[in-house]
Amino acid sequence: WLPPPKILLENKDYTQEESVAKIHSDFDDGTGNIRYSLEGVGANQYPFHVFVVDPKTGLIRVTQRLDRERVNVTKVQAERNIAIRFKVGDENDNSPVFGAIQQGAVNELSAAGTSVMKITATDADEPGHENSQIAYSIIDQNPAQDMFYIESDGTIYVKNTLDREVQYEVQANSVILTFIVVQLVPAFIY
Ligand SMILES: [Ca+2]
Ligand SMILES: [Ca+2]
Ligand SMILES: [Ca+2]
Repeated sequence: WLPPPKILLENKDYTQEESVAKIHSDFDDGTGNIRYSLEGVGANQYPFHVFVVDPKTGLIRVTQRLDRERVNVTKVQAERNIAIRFKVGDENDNSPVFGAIQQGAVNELSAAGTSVMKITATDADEPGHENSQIAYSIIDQNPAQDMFYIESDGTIYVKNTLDREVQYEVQANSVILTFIVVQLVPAFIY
């Protein structure tokens, strides 16, 4: 049986707090006979010394603001049988970023529904959480004919079969699309 992890929020300043948790050995007789030290991610593993313990009292402090994208869950262990788990609660502090965007191409007179290309973006916040959910939309098409649409997975399709006359004037393959990825929940910018 493991006790539930203690939740700490990322970006919150706990550094001024005397402790965020305390470990205690049953063999501690209060005379300093037990020396506490920590092992685990964020303690003696990278990133180092985010969690530190007072060797005599067992009080655990954090030395910096936590970043969930660096330390998500950690189990810091003082002795073989004493472990405290911390889970860092997510904040929406990452914006979506595009992967490499390749040039899309579509044949002349392609039917509506023909897929042109797929764009992908990622968001470093907690997977499966709304903080990392993204939605794609086309905010501008140049030339301005309503020729393409984008699905929620980032795939772009032909919306209206391209007119041959338009084709003469404008190369379909050089249509410039401007994309935007929006976050569905408000973001914190630090
Ligand atoms: Ca973060
Ligand atoms: Ca985000
Ligand atoms: Ca985050």
